Amino acid sequence: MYTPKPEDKFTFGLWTVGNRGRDPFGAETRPPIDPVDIVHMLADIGAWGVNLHDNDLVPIDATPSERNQIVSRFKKALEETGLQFVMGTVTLFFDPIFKDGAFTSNVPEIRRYAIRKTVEAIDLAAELGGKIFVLWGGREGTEVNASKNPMEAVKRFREAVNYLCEYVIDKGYDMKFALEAKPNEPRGDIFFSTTGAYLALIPTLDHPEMVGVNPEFAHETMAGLSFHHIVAQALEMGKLFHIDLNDQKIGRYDQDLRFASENIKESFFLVKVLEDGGYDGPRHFDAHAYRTEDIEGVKEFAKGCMRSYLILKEKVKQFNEDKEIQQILAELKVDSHEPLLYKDIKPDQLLAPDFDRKAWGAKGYGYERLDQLVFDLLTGVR
Ligand code: GLT
Ligand code: MN
Ligand code: MN
Repeated sequence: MYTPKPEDKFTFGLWTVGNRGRDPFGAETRPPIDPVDIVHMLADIGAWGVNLHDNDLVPIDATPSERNQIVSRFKKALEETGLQFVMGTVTLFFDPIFKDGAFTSNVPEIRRYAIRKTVEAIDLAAELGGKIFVLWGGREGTEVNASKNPMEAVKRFREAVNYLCEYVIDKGYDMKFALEAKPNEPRGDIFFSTTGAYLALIPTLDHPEMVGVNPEFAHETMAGLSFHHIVAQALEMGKLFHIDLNDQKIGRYDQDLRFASENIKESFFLVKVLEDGGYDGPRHFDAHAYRTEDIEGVKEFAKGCMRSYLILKEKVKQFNEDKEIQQILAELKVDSHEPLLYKDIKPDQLLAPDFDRKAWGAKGYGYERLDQLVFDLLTGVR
């Protein structure tokens, strides 16, 4: 019942299961894994697809012939296993050249190098059959506020995304961009700190139809926000092109915990938004195993992400079929929408003659009971 199937569209990045447990205070605790072995491992545990950064697969200094050899070996692993290649992205944060930003760097040569590197990563993603390209501007930000003009940063970032859209159109690639926000880490403050900031940027782009968002549970939670609310908004706007699922304690560094390991209730409502809201894109687990784990622990971590998603999906079904809960929701008119158009209803027609403000203010909503029912359901008591 909780066995992943291809239609669940579960994916992992090479950097997620390949994470070696390094942190700012300690070295790697796990050996590197060959990307080809990661492909086999993901296929074995029932994932549908794999994602990568350019440099997860091809080292930054690889020659063209080394690159082609690495890529063809990787393609062979995909063919052998039937694992899909789903999303590509670009590392614009690791190499020292990006220490003060990539698309928003003050140095025009660095901005151009960042775009050139991204173009090559797009070519790689297209060659592997990917249709989604994520842009996470990890180094686009500041510690020293005097060093950047934040309005110019918006202009530079917009120009970069416009350039990349033109490139994709010019090449005839079937590819869309998904912008991923994060409030801080590795910079003191990162531009476009939340998904809402990107949703506001997109309509100002030259090709807004080619650009959506890639919200991450951990990143919105670091900012203290409700993840499922922003996911719902992106989905409603037709802009949820991709999603990074993981978990996080509020206000901490980016923990990238196993999906649903920390916030069961928020994860439940997230799965509900995705499933009931008709999201049909990949479910990417952008998380990693605890630093204490060896390779067996990494597999348990990855299987756990998928299992927890499927358990919560089952709980959503139970919620939607629960007579008592559904009756309460119907009485509350949770899903009903009564259109209100100015042309049909003028302000003096808005209120019924017997409208009673005080009575509405005094009425109890019964949310205590409703929330307890959700708790009972999630803990298996119901
Ligand atoms: C990095 C980051 C993730 C992003 C990846 C895509 S890189 O691991 O922490 O949230 O999704 O660039
Ligand atoms: Mn992410
Ligand atoms: Mn993260």
